Amino acid sequence: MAKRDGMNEHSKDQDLAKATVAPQPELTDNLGHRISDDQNSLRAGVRGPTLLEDAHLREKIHHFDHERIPERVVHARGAGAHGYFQVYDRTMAPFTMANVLSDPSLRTPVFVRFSTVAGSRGSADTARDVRGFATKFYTAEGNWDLVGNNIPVFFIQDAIKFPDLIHAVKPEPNVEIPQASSAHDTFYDFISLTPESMHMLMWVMSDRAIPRAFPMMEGFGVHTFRLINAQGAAHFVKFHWKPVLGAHSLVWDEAQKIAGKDPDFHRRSLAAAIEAGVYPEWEMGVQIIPEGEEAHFDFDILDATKIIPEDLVPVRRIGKMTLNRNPDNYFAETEQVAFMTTNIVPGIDFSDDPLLQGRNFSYLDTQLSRLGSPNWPQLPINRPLAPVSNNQRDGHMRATIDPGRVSYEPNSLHGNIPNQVPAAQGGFVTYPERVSGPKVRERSATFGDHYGQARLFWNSMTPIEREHITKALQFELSKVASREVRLRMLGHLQRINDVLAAQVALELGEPVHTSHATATPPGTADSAAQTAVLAHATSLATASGRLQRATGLSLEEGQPRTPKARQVAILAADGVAAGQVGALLHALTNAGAHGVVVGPHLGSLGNGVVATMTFANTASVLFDAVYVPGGVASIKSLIQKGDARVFVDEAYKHGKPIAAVAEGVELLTAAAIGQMIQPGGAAGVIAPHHVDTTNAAVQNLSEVGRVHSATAGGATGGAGAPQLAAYGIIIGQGGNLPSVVTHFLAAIAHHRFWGRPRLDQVPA
Ligand code: HDE
Repeated sequence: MAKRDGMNEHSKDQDLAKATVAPQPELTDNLGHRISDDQNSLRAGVRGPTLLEDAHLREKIHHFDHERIPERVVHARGAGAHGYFQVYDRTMAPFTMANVLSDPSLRTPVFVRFSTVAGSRGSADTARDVRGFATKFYTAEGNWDLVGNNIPVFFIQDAIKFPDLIHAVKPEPNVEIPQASSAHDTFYDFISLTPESMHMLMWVMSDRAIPRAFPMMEGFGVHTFRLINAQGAAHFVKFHWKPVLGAHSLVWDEAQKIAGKDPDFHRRSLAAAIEAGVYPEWEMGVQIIPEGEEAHFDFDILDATKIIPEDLVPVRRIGKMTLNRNPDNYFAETEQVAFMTTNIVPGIDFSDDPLLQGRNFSYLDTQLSRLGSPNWPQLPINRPLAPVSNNQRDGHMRATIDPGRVSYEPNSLHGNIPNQVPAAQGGFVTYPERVSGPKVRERSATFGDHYGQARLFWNSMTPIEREHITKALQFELSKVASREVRLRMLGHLQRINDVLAAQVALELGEPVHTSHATATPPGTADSAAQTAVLAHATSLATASGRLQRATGLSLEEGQPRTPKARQVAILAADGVAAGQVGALLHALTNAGAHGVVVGPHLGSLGNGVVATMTFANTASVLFDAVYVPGGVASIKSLIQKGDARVFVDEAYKHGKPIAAVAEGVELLTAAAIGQMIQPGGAAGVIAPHHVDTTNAAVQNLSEVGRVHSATAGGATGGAGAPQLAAYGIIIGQGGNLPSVVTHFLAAIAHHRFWGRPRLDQVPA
């Protein structure tokens, strides 16, 4: 196939630069007239009426009045970034003729937009929701859009159900409540009548739906697509994005609080990471299925409510995407970017997934309604790097000037150009799939199992993840006013797992139908009893390739763990021990993490320590870990501050690493968690003579299995190193500071310490 050359990772940046206009010294109107007064409209007399003649006033307000375009019907809230994608080698060449996927010399520019689905443009980033993960590749063969999500399945099997699903989840139309939340009657009314949604519902109730950050989410193309090689042979393919930082999540209490403290949490951290040079990266993965082999599965690969477990078809990692530039203008780029599932290039094609087929209609349609003109592909962010030439003309806001009198084909007056491009020279040719059948409105029987993979997902979760799913369902269904709907949902949960259903029923005050043990729901906190009960609740899975458990679904197993990109709060006041602050900041910077001194006021806290945030303008929930350095005066003042005590209490409750040095320990003991971490307390992590943090058990902190075995069943009581490791609370003297820092970094890499005792007693 003929290849178009001369493009590189910077090509799209250069293209966008042509449309980027920096402010100039002289103020003008939109037609270049220089403006002498932009403060006062033209009046008849200083106190008289404004004159219609004031063209500048009218132009300025006219433009302002029309500054908005309709927000996206779904995925309205989003954030974007530029970057590039490059494959590692030529291993994909036998499967696809798409150069973007098979030529390692190419760095294809990309623009990625992440989003929530249900909320409107001004809603909070941390709502419980699926995240959109849409990537536009500006390839030499034209744009390829992979318009995916951070969850690999969808609620419905057929596009015709999409308006119903979205009407049900959006705010209820009589009162426009609730914003960006599925926890209401209409959503569960629809879901409870739509069994095919049960698998996706389990994902949305899991921690996947409250990601820690966009660069800590997986991405999925969701549908099965086709790859076509140079000989015209096809393979089925599923696309994956695997974050180099690993996939990690918030906890629900935290997500809700962040929605108030910093509703821009995700977009802010994406922009800040890129600004700081901590570039988000994902490896692209593919699952390839030869045509014909799809029939071997006990589910249908055209059914978007099913995954293909990685145990059955491994994910091959074929390349990497790096996001390295923030947009210059949110509206021009992130808001106006227009993704379409129909944007594919030779070497990639569709499957007959009925959801994908419907999407192929929808995305073109929606661009017209949002961007207002069929010329939207000429907008800088949307225009391809590949040359464009055709006989389409005119329309609102046409930007190109098409010379000549010929705008039709065939023609002889202009040599019949632009001319069709044969496949051998790169023209797109649809894969000649053989299709026959009666015209019917009927679902294939192979799409019929709606619970098997919901059970597979449930089985594949660790005990703590099961508890989080249970809590999410307790929360959501407790907000549903209709008892009929709640009971219908319990019926579905019963079919997924009866202990899960029983735990949710308890919270809803309904009778429990299970012969298994149950545990009293502990409110918002994790509870050892509930986790233990759920740990043994496994179901028989169907439509799962005969697996009872699948790899890659749990966020607690097999994810990369690193301190990189983590945010650490350093709690300090005037008189803080500066050396203890400096040592940690230095170690964090070296690890790619970020430390922030939080003080009672901004500015100097003495000895060169500078507070850049205050207890009033930030909160524990916005950080991944908390460090309390010593300093007699500093700790004395922090102990007096309720905000400082709540800071550590919340960090404890949310399973975050906490380190305290010397007098810093006193802040922990003065907080509500003090009763738990002191000798004889439930966690008992503060040993009488302070724990030896050089202990080998502590050094193995980042070994997930070990930490879990130490916490299994919610181990309580007793001081000593294993508990210290399990609970992620690092205590030290000024003398063993390097060791505290090392273990704290290991704890930060581990991220969360589940199983801390008596969380329900922490009043945070
Ligand atoms: Fe979308 N979807 N969708 N969707 N979708 C839109 O297109 C639609 C579906 C996804 O950052 C809209 O430009 C239908 C699945 C993302 O700009 C609209 C169906 C998946 C984005 C639309 C689906 C997605 C959208 C709204 C059922 C995951 C945001 C504005 C057949 C694989 C892209 C727009 C961005 C956006 C329709 C289902 C992902 C209305 C009809 C499944 C990431 O066209």
